[in-house]
Amino acid sequence: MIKIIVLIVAILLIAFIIWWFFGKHAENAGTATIVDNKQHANIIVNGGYNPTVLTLKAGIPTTITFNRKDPSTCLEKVVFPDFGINQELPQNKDVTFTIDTSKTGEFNYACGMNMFHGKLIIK
Ligand SMILES: [Cu+2]
Repeated sequence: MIKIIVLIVAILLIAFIIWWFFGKHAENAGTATIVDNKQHANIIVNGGYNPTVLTLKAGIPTTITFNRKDPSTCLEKVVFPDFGINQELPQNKDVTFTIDTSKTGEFNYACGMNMFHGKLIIK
Protein backbone atom coordinates (compact mmCIF):
# COMPACT_ATOMS: atom_id res chain seq x y z
CA MET A 1 0.00 0.00 0.00
CA ILE A 2 2.75 2.47 0.97
CA LYS A 3 4.65 1.52 -2.17
CA ILE A 4 1.65 2.47 -4.30
CA ILE A 5 1.30 5.82 -2.53
CA VAL A 6 5.01 6.54 -2.99
CA LEU A 7 4.69 5.60 -6.66
CA ILE A 8 1.69 7.90 -7.15
CA VAL A 9 3.46 10.77 -5.40
CA ALA A 10 6.55 10.19 -7.54
CA ILE A 11 4.48 10.20 -10.74
CA LEU A 12 2.68 13.39 -9.68
CA LEU A 13 6.01 15.02 -8.87
CA ILE A 14 7.44 14.09 -12.28
CA ALA A 15 4.28 15.36 -13.98
CA PHE A 16 4.57 18.60 -12.05
CA ILE A 17 8.22 19.05 -13.02
CA ILE A 18 7.42 18.43 -16.70
CA TRP A 19 4.49 20.87 -16.54
CA TRP A 20 6.74 23.44 -14.83
CA PHE A 21 9.38 23.25 -17.52
CA PHE A 22 6.85 23.35 -20.36
CA GLY A 23 5.18 26.28 -18.65
CA LYS A 24 8.50 28.12 -18.61
CA HIS A 25 9.08 27.48 -22.27
CA ALA A 26 5.61 28.43 -23.42
CA GLU A 27 6.45 32.11 -23.66
CA ASN A 28 3.72 34.52 -24.61
CA ALA A 29 4.34 36.11 -27.95
CA GLY A 30 3.26 39.39 -29.44
CA THR A 31 3.69 41.53 -32.50
CA ALA A 32 3.93 45.26 -33.02
CA THR A 33 1.40 47.43 -34.82
CA ILE A 34 2.54 49.26 -37.92
CA VAL A 35 0.93 52.60 -38.79
CA ASP A 36 2.31 54.93 -41.49
CA ASN A 37 5.54 52.93 -41.71
CA LYS A 38 6.09 53.32 -37.98
CA GLN A 39 6.15 50.31 -35.75
CA HIS A 40 5.11 50.38 -32.14
CA ALA A 41 4.63 47.86 -29.36
CA ASN A 42 3.77 47.98 -25.68
CA ILE A 43 5.34 45.75 -23.09
CA ILE A 44 3.82 45.46 -19.65
CA VAL A 45 6.29 44.59 -16.92
CA ASN A 46 4.54 42.58 -14.27
CA GLY A 47 6.20 39.45 -12.91
CA GLY A 48 8.13 39.36 -16.18
CA TYR A 49 7.71 40.90 -19.60
CA ASN A 50 4.41 40.68 -21.44
CA PRO A 51 4.69 39.85 -24.27
CA THR A 52 7.87 37.96 -23.51
CA VAL A 53 8.70 37.42 -27.17
CA LEU A 54 8.03 40.37 -29.43
CA THR A 55 8.34 40.02 -33.17
CA LEU A 56 9.25 43.14 -35.14
CA LYS A 57 9.50 43.76 -38.86
CA ALA A 58 12.99 44.69 -39.97
CA GLY A 59 13.76 48.06 -41.48
CA ILE A 60 10.83 50.00 -40.01
CA PRO A 61 11.40 52.80 -37.46
CA THR A 62 10.38 51.19 -34.20
CA THR A 63 9.50 52.28 -30.71
CA ILE A 64 8.65 50.11 -27.75
CA THR A 65 6.93 51.44 -24.67
CA PHE A 66 7.55 49.70 -21.38
CA ASN A 67 5.25 50.20 -18.44
CA ARG A 68 6.25 48.61 -15.16
CA LYS A 69 3.30 47.64 -12.96
CA ASP A 70 5.39 45.36 -10.78
CA PRO A 71 6.48 47.02 -7.51
CA SER A 72 9.51 44.74 -7.23
CA THR A 73 12.90 46.47 -7.50
CA CYS A 74 14.08 43.45 -9.45
CA LEU A 75 12.33 44.72 -12.56
CA GLU A 76 13.12 48.42 -12.14
CA LYS A 77 15.78 48.33 -14.83
CA VAL A 78 15.69 46.89 -18.31
CA VAL A 79 18.88 46.04 -20.17
CA PHE A 80 19.19 45.50 -23.92
CA PRO A 81 22.84 44.56 -24.38
CA ASP A 82 22.57 44.60 -28.20
CA PHE A 83 21.10 48.08 -28.32
CA GLY A 84 23.14 49.76 -25.60
CA ILE A 85 20.04 50.31 -23.48
CA ASN A 86 20.23 50.21 -19.70
CA GLN A 87 17.23 52.09 -18.51
CA GLU A 88 15.37 52.72 -15.30
CA LEU A 89 11.62 51.90 -15.47
CA PRO A 90 9.70 54.03 -12.96
CA GLN A 91 6.58 52.24 -11.75
CA ASN A 92 3.38 52.94 -13.72
CA LYS A 93 5.14 55.25 -16.15
CA ASP A 94 5.58 54.79 -19.87
CA VAL A 95 9.20 54.58 -20.96
CA THR A 96 9.68 54.51 -24.71
CA PHE A 97 12.74 53.19 -26.50
CA THR A 98 13.71 53.53 -30.11
CA ILE A 99 14.85 50.19 -31.47
CA ASP A 100 17.16 49.88 -34.45
CA THR A 101 15.55 47.26 -36.69
CA SER A 102 18.15 47.44 -39.45
CA LYS A 103 19.66 44.13 -38.31
CA THR A 104 17.61 40.96 -38.21
CA GLY A 105 17.98 38.35 -35.54
CA GLU A 106 16.98 37.48 -32.02
CA PHE A 107 17.89 39.91 -29.29
CA ASN A 108 17.50 39.04 -25.64
CA TYR A 109 16.96 41.55 -22.93
CA ALA A 110 16.65 41.23 -19.19
CA CYS A 111 16.12 42.99 -15.91
CA GLY A 112 19.12 44.59 -14.22
CA MET A 113 19.97 41.33 -12.43
CA ASN A 114 19.47 39.15 -15.47
CA MET A 115 16.66 37.23 -13.75
CA PHE A 116 13.69 38.04 -15.98
CA HIS A 117 14.15 37.69 -19.69
CA GLY A 118 12.45 38.90 -22.81
CA LYS A 119 13.26 38.64 -26.46
CA LEU A 120 12.92 40.72 -29.60
CA ILE A 121 12.79 38.89 -32.90
CA ILE A 122 13.52 41.17 -35.82
CA LYS A 123 12.82 39.66 -39.22
CU1 LIG B 1 15.95 41.37 -11.56
